[in-house]
Amino acid sequence: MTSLRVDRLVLREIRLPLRERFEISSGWVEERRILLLELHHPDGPVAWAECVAGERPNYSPETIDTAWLAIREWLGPKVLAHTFPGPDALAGTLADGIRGHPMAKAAVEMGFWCMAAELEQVSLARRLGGTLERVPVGISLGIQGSPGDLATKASEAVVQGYRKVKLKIRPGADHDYVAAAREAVGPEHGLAVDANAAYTLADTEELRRLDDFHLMMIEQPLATGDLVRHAELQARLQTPICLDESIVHVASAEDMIALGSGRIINVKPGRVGGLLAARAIHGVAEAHGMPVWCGGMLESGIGRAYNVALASLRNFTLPGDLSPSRRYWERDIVEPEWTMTGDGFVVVPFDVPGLGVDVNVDRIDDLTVRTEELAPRGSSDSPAPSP
Ligand code: OSB
Ligand code: MG
Repeated sequence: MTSLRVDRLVLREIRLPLRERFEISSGWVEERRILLLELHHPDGPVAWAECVAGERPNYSPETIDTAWLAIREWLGPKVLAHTFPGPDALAGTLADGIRGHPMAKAAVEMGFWCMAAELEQVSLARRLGGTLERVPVGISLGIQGSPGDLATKASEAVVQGYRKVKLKIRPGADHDYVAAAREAVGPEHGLAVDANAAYTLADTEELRRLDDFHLMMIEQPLATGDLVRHAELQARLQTPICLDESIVHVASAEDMIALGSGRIINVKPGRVGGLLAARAIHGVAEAHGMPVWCGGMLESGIGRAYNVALASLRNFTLPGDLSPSRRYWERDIVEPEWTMTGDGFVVVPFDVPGLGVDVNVDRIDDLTVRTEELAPRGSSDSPAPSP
């Protein structure tokens, strides 16, 4: 077997306009600035990966620019021209002496998983141990101008087949919006809300009023570090709490379970430093009978491929934020684009090696606004930015 090794790492920034503005409690985005990584094996194979960090630090402290710096200065040099026994060895190497920067680490680590799958000519989903052939899909709707606008979007989503409709909320744009959406989707349809950490325990009564709408979950109502406070809140709510931002590694998932800080986990590989940790969190949750689902970060089709592969693990039973390419982009950067069946599933491409989709390099070239190539230290001068 060819050894797992990368001798050239190319960072690229592309700009991809969203078809519609996406607003959450802490900010909004109209055009994604996306960091892509190209990992080159000495024998020719290339793996593509995506860093999910946003342009501004409103979801977590990382941004595309901090990730670029971390990969160029610390993470790239640690892995380049180094032979790994397998992709599960990457996370430990990247953690050694480098704190934080989980999204930057995840991009590198995930690229090695894809490279391993390519070298072994198996799909990433199979390489990870996935078994689900199709995964249920939910839509995440940004905060809209009015409850009526949200109701329209929510009913459209139901017609399209989405199995869960998630609404972004914030103080002042919650109860009336949720009421309008519940009315629009009907009493039985899966409905959820995501506050992106916009509330405090002082809002408990306001949040308790949402119990009337029989939501599948309320995602991340309180701040990232608030595991104890989430436990207090969960004890006072009927609606299950799902944690997103708070779950940053396996230990926070264990702590959440021990404390009763919630009943569901949103797993995002970028948030936890990569696929190894994401899979381990999935396993901890499964051992405690807790369902998980795969979250999204408005990824391009490359990042989405990793999420779909992860979501094929057997405890990903709840609908994931795995919307088809058309929901986000006029045109994606992979072929075929990601699609959803009429009954709301994404089909896992088990029979295609690697990502399961082809990367459209010509289109990426057209969209690229910045490139930097990292070669092993010593083999050339310091990394040289291209024009
Ligand atoms: O909290 O899940 C979130 C997008 C950006 C930042 C945070 C979140 C989201 C989403 C989008 O909800 C989900 C998607 O990719 O469709
Ligand atoms: Mg969330």
